[in-house]
Amino acid sequence: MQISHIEHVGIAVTSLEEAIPFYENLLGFKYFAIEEVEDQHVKTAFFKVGQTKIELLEATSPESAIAKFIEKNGGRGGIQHIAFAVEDGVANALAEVQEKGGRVLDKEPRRGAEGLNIAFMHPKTSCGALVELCEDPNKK
Ligand code: CMX
Repeated sequence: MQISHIEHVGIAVTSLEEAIPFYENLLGFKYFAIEEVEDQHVKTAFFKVGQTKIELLEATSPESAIAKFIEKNGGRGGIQHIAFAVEDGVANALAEVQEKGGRVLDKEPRRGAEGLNIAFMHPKTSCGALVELCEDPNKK
């Protein structure tokens, strides 16, 4: 597969309302989108840093992966995943990972924030980091 860039870094937060001012006031970022991804039980806020984005993630229900991550992390947020932009489609990238013996959490691409196709690899496959394969927005 061809990975063009880091599409975004996902950061779990306990509250978007509290986290957004930090990024705006201290780092001078301006969020450009807030979106709810219902099937993931998250609300997200995006900031652009060059070609890469920061995705803040707040859980909207206790069954959310973000709620579980924060619970395991002693009630604090933190970096939850890294997303790579794949140039030749998420379905192809997923097939390649599985052919090479990697474990995936999504067998098929699904629709993530910003309407992009995404799929997650299992953190055990990627040395303890949760990796998302993401459609390259420049190729959409
Ligand atoms: N990064 C690295 N490792 C992680 C992790 C993370 N974010 N979350 C969990 N793990 C580890 C756990 O520590 C655990 O390791 P050990 O077995 O060594 O203890 C292992 O993964 C399995 O954890 P688990 O407790 O059995 O499973 P969880 O219920 O915590 O689920 C995971 C973990 C990765 C399967 C789940 O979070 C998932 O399916 N994630 C993909 C979807 C997602 O993260 N959605 C939120 C973002 C949505 C968006 O961007 O729109």
